[in-house]
Amino acid sequence: MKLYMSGNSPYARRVRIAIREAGLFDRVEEVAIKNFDELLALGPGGKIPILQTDSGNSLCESHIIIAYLNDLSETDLLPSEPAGQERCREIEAIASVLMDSVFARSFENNQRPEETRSEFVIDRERARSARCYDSLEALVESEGDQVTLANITVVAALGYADWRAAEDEWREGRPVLTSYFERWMKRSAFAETAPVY
Ligand SMILES: N[C@@H](CCC(=O)N[C@@H](CS)C(=O)NCC(=O)O)C(=O)O
Repeated sequence: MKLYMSGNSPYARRVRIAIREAGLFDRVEEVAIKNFDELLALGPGGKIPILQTDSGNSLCESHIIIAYLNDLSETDLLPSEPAGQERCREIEAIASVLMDSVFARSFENNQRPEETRSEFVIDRERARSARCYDSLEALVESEGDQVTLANITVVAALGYADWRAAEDEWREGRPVLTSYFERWMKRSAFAETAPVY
C-alpha cells in the first residue's frame, strides 16, 4: 500500500500514527506529494491524504482510511466494549471538528489573497475551536491507556493548532488536556509524526 501525504498535514498525521500503532508500518510506503497534479491523478478530491490499496484502489478521507487500516490491523484502535467505543467516537469526532476548524483559519490566513480574506470566517472558526478545546478538556480524562482513534485524532489536531493557531494558546486554563497531550506525545508514533516548522 502507499500513503500519499505531506509531512505537516494533520489529516495525514492521524493516518500515519494509526499505521504505526496498528503494526502496519512495513506494509505502507509513505510518499510525499510534490504537486497538485500528482494528487489529482489519484482522485477527484485533490486532498491529502490518499491511500492506494494493494489492489490499486485510491481511498480518500482520513477517517475512511483509518477505518480501512483498523480492519486490517491486529490491534484494534477502538475500545472493545460499547460504552468505551461510543466515548472514543465522541472524542474523535470533536477532535475532527477542531482539525477542520484550524484548517479553515489556516486557509484564510495563509492561502487566501489578503483582499479576499474573511474576518467573519476567522472569528467564527476561532470560537468553534475554543468550544472544541473546552469540550475536550472535559472529556479526555474518561479515556484509559489504550491507543485509540480518539487520542490519535486529539493529538494530531492539537499539534496542528500549535503550528497554525498558536494564538489560541489552547493550554491556558486546560490542565487536563495539556497533560493528556504530553502523555501521548511520549509514544514514538506520536512524536515522530509531529509537524516540523
Ligand atoms: N476531510 C479530509 C480533509 C483533508 C484535507 O483538507 N487535507 C488538506 C491538507 S492538510 C488538503 O489537502 N487540502 C487541499 C484543499 O483543501 O484543496 C480528510 O479528513 O482527509
